[in-house]
Amino acid sequence: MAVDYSLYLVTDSTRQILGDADLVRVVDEAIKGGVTIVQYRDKQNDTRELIRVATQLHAVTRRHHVPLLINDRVDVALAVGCEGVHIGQDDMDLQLARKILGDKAIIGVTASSVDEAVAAVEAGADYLGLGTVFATPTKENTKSIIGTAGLRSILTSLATLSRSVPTVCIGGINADTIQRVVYQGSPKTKPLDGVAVVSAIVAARDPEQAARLLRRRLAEPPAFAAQINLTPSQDLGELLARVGSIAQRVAQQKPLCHNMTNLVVQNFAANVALAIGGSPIMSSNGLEARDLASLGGSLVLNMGTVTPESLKNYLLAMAAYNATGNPILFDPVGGGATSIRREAIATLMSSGYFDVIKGNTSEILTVLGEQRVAQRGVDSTPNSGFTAEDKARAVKRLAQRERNIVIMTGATDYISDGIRVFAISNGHEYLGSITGSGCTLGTTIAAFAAVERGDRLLAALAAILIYEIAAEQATQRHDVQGTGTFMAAFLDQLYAIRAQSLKGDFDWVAAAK
Ligand code: 3NM
Ligand code: MG
Repeated sequence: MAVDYSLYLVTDSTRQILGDADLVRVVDEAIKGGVTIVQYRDKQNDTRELIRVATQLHAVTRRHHVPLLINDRVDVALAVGCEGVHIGQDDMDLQLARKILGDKAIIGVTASSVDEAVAAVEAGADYLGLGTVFATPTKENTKSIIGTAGLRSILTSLATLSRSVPTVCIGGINADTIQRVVYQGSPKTKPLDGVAVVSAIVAARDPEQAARLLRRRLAEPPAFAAQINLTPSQDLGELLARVGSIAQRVAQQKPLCHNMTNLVVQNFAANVALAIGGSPIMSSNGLEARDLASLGGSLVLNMGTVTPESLKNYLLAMAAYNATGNPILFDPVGGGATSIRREAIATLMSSGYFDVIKGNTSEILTVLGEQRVAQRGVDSTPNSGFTAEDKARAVKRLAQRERNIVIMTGATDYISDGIRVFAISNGHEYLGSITGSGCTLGTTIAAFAAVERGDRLLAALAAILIYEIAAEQATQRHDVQGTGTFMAAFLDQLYAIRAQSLKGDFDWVAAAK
């Protein structure tokens, strides 16, 4: 009989999670809410008590025609005659468990790496539990936190095996994370068969409602993915023909440009936002983000100096924007420079979804986890020995891994959505000699992403072009003698392009390189 792994409940009998509730009742209600398989996991009680509770649980699960598995304890599974066991890497080995329980038993194995997963499939596991996806207080001594990127990489490897084994993921999955985990962690070639939760159901005041909510979320894409056009145009000419109208929509719709950015750049970013037609608000207070996130605009999260306080604000804002689906652009400023920044990037990347990530070569490589040379400062130091192909490959890989848009800026900018990759060679060296040109490019891209939700790569392409073509036009002016006059002329040209675009005059697009 085929087993339904879609909503997999793992129990916990500790006071911290179960509280005063009765476990048997929690399981009964959870199944009514939509749980499809149950694992009894109890690391504390004596064997007699385990068998007593497991027997009661089995009566409940049988009534609902849902399988019951026992964590680790093959003897308990045998004693109560339930459907199988779940074994970790340090538990009894699979062959021995199989010998004791027989061919009909369901035997699942925990895996946290490609090697462990492949070995378990080859040894004959009936399903795999992959994790720990996110750090969770429910299980503090986990071997490794794999994130959605690790999950995706294990599943991608499993897709190449001749035997296909169902998988669930575990660790920090709850109503807030479930959709993102499935969206980012589950590749098309080997999608997850389910998600496993402990506290999201066991610690809930109403386990039935909690299970129902998880089921509902599981059936829908996350808010940020709901509007994405899954078959966007591959044709550059066709895309360029739409660039002007996106600039026009920014000017017409005046999207909210919420920027959490460093003090040096705030003023310039607000001016750039105004010049392109956006409506800027420079708020670093995460508590305001819920209200701002509901206004239909977008957020720039420009990392700047990371303090425990600013990190808290970023996390609040990220959650707020992810919940509404309005886009967030992440600028991992100076990402490779210090360990504090590298850790902040890891925390942010595991806590939510960024629709767009924009950085220079070192920053993008840091986010990708491939930065070998420490970055010296926040300036755009060229990463020597890195070819155009390397850059194109890096943006594509990161975008594929995160299922978002990635932009690597430089003399040539590389952008990708994980499928398409474009290189843009517009701009001028003055942009590298004024403060905040990278940051305010982020402001521009985020504003464009707010009005073009279907093809976010096209939004980014349009934003980079308007920005860099305005810079080129500014340097051609006779009154521009250097970077100071350039800054003013640059704002003028952004404003001029916006005025033209409002009239439907998109001639500037022809300067795209
Ligand atoms: N096993 P929650 S993580 C039981 O990684 C368990 O193998 C894990 O709890 C693993 O859903 C975990 O409350 C706890 O985050 C998951
Ligand atoms: Mg175990």
